[in-house]
This record gives sequence, C-alpha cells and structure tokens, in this order.
Amino acid sequence: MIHDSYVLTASSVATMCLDSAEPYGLMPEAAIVVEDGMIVWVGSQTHLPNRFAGHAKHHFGTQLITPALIDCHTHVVYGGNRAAEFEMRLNGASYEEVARSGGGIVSTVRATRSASEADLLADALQRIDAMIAEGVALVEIKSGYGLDQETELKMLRVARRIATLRPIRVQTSFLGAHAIPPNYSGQPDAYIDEICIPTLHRAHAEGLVDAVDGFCEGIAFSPDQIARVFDAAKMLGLPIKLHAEQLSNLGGAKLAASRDALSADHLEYLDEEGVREMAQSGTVAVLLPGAFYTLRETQKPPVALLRQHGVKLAVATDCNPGSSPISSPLLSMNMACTLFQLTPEEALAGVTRNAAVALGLSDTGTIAIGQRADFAIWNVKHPAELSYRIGFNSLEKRIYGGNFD
Ligand code: DI6
Ligand code: FE
Repeated sequence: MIHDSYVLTASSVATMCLDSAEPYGLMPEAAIVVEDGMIVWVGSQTHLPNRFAGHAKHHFGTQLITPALIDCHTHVVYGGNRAAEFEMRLNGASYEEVARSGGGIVSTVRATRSASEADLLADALQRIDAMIAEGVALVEIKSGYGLDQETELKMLRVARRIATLRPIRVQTSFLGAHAIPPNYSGQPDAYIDEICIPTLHRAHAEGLVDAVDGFCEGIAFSPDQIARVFDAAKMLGLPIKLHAEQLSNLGGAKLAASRDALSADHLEYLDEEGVREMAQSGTVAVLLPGAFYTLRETQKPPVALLRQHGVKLAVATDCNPGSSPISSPLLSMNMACTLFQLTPEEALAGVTRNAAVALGLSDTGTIAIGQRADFAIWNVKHPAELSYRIGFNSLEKRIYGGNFD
C-alpha cells in the first residue's frame, strides 16, 4: 500500500530523540506526518497544524509507534549451518577448540564457497524475513565466509540483492579479515596482502562495500594485520568497524578508536583504556548478547564503564551460523537487559538511534522531522514490554520508507 502523504496517530510514540526530557522520548496521543517517505512533523495530536488537515489519517489507537528496528551487526549470508558443531560444543569442546580442529568459521567457508548465489540468497532471505517480521527496516550484512576473491564478492552481491527483493535497507561490510583460510594456514600476513586487501579493492570498485570490518583475535588477526586492512579502507575512503575483545584483550578497540571507527563490537574483554579511547572518538560499542549466550561466555562487556564514559551502546543479533544463530532483535534486546544489565530504554536505543550511529547513518533511528518514515507499530502499552517478553513478537505493522507492509 503506497501513501504519499498521511498522518499517523497513536496513543504513544517513542521518538527515541535525545532532546526529549521523557524516557524513550515518549509522547502520548501523538501524531506523525509523513510526506514522500519522510517525516515532516511530529507532535501532540491536539497541535497538529491545519495544513495537514486534508491528509489521510491512520489511527493506531492503543498502540505504540517506535522507529523501525536496525540490526547493525549480522552475518546473515552464509552457506550451510553448524548444528553439528553445536552438538560438539555441548559435548564439551570450546569454541576455540572447534575452530582449531578445522571446524568453526572454516567449515562455513567451505559451505559458502560451494553454495550457488541463488541458494545463499534463498537461505539469507529466510533470516531477513524473520527480522522484517520483528520490525527491522535496516540491516548490516558482512562478508567473511569466502576468504577468497570469488566468494567474498559473491556474498556481497547476495547482500546487495536482498535490498532489491525485500523492503529493507542493507549496509554491507567487507570482512575479508574474518579468518585465515586453510591454504594460508600459518601465513596470516600473506593472506592479508595477497587476498584480503586486493579483494577489498575489487569489491569497492564494484560498489559492493559500505564499510570495512575485521576480527582482531588470537584465532584470527593481530592488531598490526588489522591496521593494514584499515589503511586500505582509508585509501578507499571507507569507514571502519571491528570485532574486538570478544575472547581476549588484544587492544583492538583501542586501535579501531584511534582510527575513528564507527563501532567496536563484542567487547567482553575491553579494559578502561579502551573504553576511554572509544569515548574520545565517538566509536559506538555494539553489544552482541546472542554470541555471549551461545558461547556460554562468563565475562561481560564493561557496560557500567562504557556508560560512565558516555560511549553509545548499540545491540545487534550478530546473526551467524557459529556463535550466534539468532535472527531475533527482540530476543537480543531481552538478552542485553538480562545478561548485560542494559535498561530496556538502552536496549531500544541500541536497536534504533545508536544502531544508526554505528552504521554512520543520520537519516534513521529516531522519529524526528527529516528522518526516513521507517516505523514499527507494536501492540504494547509501554516500550519496556519490547525487551521484557521472551519469544513473543508484538509487532502489529511495519512502515518502510513511508509504505505500509
Ligand atoms: N566473531 C563471532 O562471534 C563470529 N565471527 C566473529 O568474528 C563467529 C563466526 C562463526 O563462528 O562462524
Ligand atoms: Fe560478528
């Protein structure tokens, strides 16, 4: 259904705007005016200007309107799955042991290389549809299960295709520095120079890359190796982000922040120095409780310190076949609250306002004049209900670029 100009009303709107004195930027009995896919007015229904009197009206009498959700860290494009490895871990193997024994990321690399583009797309669309059903209108998708030029490009093409087949915006991240492929075993430097960086150049030339990511970890790449990938990103004018301090502290977040990264993600082992650097550069902390939960990690990201230093917190699914086989942002919000002690307001900001910042976007994530008309309309009275419930989807409707689903 296409609507060029209309007024949405609801008993409650959570604008998520920082300039509001109310928690969640809550406005009771509010109206939102949409024209050509953009928000042109927001306020109390009783103050709706006369010039909008002729617009179509859509009343959501007892519902709550929030910005549409944003999943700012996913790996939804991949081949196969890792249910067998899930069993292995439950029989006692650690994530690192699984990775070192040739399982882990590398087994998904094999499956992704051998999958056709059509199969990768069909599988990814199932996960994307689950996200859309929970109100997601913008998703970040990483490469990183190819680790050769052909497959990295294939993954990124599939990611771009998704946005042409579904009403969802896709931001791609090149994650060539995700793992060391078997044919470069013990030669991470050669992999970075011979495969990763040339593939980044090629993918960028084909318009497939919006940002550059890496995995800075003992089982992946060192800060020096990541720094070389960041140098290449800088040459191409691409923003950067980093999987950092997930399993150990190698100083990845500090490196990312020193290069003005959009975000540093995971962060369980982040120390105060890293927090300070992130605060200084405005690098968003993307928390991924689905991975923490799946790996049965016990060290929590330093949420209190991040808060204290004013680092913005985002929350994402990290949807991937190994460490976070979850495609539910709502469950991720619940986990962020229960496992990491985020407040429900922080969790909602983490999948709206701050997720947009983590992607370097300023046209979405809040309900304010000039923002895209991307909304989620929920059958709840209060926004805390979104984080509180487990395994329950209260989405009534999603509006994407002004269009009702
Ligand atoms: N950190 C993670 O948790 C995932 N990638 C990463 O860099 C794991 C991906 C996988 O196991 O397939
Ligand atoms: Fe990830």
